[in-house]
Amino acid sequence: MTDTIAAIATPYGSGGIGVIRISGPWAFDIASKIFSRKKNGPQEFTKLDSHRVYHGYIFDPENKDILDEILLIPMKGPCSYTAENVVEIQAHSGTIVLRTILDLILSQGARLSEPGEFTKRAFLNQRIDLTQAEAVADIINAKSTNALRFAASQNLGALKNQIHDLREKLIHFLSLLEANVDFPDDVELFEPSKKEIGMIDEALEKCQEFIRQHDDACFLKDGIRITICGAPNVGKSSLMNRLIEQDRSIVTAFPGTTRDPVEEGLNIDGIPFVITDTAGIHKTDDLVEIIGIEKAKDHISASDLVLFMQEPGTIFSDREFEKVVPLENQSNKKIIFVINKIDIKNNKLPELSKKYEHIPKIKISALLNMGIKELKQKIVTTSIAGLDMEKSSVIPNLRHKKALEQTVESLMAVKKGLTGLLEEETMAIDIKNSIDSLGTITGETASLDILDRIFNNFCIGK
Ligand SMILES: Nc1nc2c(ncn2[C@@H]2O[C@H](COP(=O)(O)OP(=O)(O)OP(=O)(O)O)[C@@H](O)[C@H]2O)c(=O)[nH]1
Ligand SMILES: [Mg+2]
Repeated sequence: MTDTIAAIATPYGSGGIGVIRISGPWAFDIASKIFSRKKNGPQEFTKLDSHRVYHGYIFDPENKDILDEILLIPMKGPCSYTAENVVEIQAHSGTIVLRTILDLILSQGARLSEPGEFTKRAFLNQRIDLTQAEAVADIINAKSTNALRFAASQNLGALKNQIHDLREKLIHFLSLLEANVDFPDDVELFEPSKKEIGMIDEALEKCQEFIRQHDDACFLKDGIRITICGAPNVGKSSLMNRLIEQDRSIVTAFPGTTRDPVEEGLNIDGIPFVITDTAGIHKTDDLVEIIGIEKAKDHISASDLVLFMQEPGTIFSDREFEKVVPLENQSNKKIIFVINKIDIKNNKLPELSKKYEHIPKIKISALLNMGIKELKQKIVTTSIAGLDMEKSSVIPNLRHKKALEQTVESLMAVKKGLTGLLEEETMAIDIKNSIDSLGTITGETASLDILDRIFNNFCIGK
């Protein structure tokens, strides 16, 4: 039998309402020992009916002191978050009041919950699968409306249902195959029908599509990485501050002001970005600047989108540009040329090489806030070019992607078997492996180690 856990479910600090959650077989008994519907103290235990909102008071059973006026919501399992008996107490939100109520609950026999333990119980009690549990954390950590949309869709079971269907089909295929392996004399030689062969192809295609979806759209969850780079003093830090609408990076008239990369979150049209201002790249003997330039180069190479800044009047040389964004690095990232300071040198634009004519160019004045709106729009269209946002109702995470890659590997081996190159026993092992890999996504075959890694990243009370 499981024990009863409790935790403060709302953030630390002052606020309108703070919620304490209790879950487990003794949740109702514990709550009724410290709850009174009457102001002048408890006369007897309150009998709690499920799914009702009770107004009343928390009191200390030792000295009968009233501690707070609260709302209490008992939810009998399995119709609750954890599928166990749950009581939620809505108290006033202050660190001391919530902590005191929690201590009372613990003194009545509950245990302080581990991080994510409520959601873990919902998973272990099969109310949700692992993808839905992960989506709870994604909803809490969503950095943009799009990230929230994907997480909510996953929380409703979008990924779970598709993986479940795939797995069921593979289990059916395995049953046909195993019948042949176990009773080779009773069953005719295993000859998969066109439909069954097609099913393996379909499963393969579906897994590959999910992997593509991860590669194309995972940055919508974590943020598209933008690096602002270019020569010293072109206005990189001024642009950074304009984009994030804060005075974050130091701006001076002296070249070589920025040394350490300065990173900040940014949200444009519901899409999350992580933008970094870097040291101006040029030839220098200054040791600190050299280190800053190295760090700038690392950021450029790790970014999805590079804003390469220039001033009007500079001669654009391919070599200079390729020193900042090396050729081997250009294929996996998007680039925008940003021409700054058009307020003073508007008629002398940089001379651009024909080789880089296809790269979009935006003229701005970071100082006078000119062209910033257009630049933001260009950042969005360049970043999500070719991505079908409607189609991607869920974005598999990296853990899912790895499991899908294992599934693809096993299904490829099954395909080889279907062309007569492998024994049925070997094929059965491969198909079992593919079923197991899919099971780690939904949690059916996930090891304790995987579960710990997922739930330890949750906050206490969730
Ligand atoms: N006229 C004009 N001046 C600008 C503009 N943007 C930036 N500046 C000025 O250019 C100087 C350098 O600006 P920063 O933003 O510090 O340039 P940076 O590229 O970050 O420079 P480093 O960090 O030294 O590489 C400052 O004096 C800014 O006020 C602009 O659009 N027009
Ligand atoms: Mg700077």
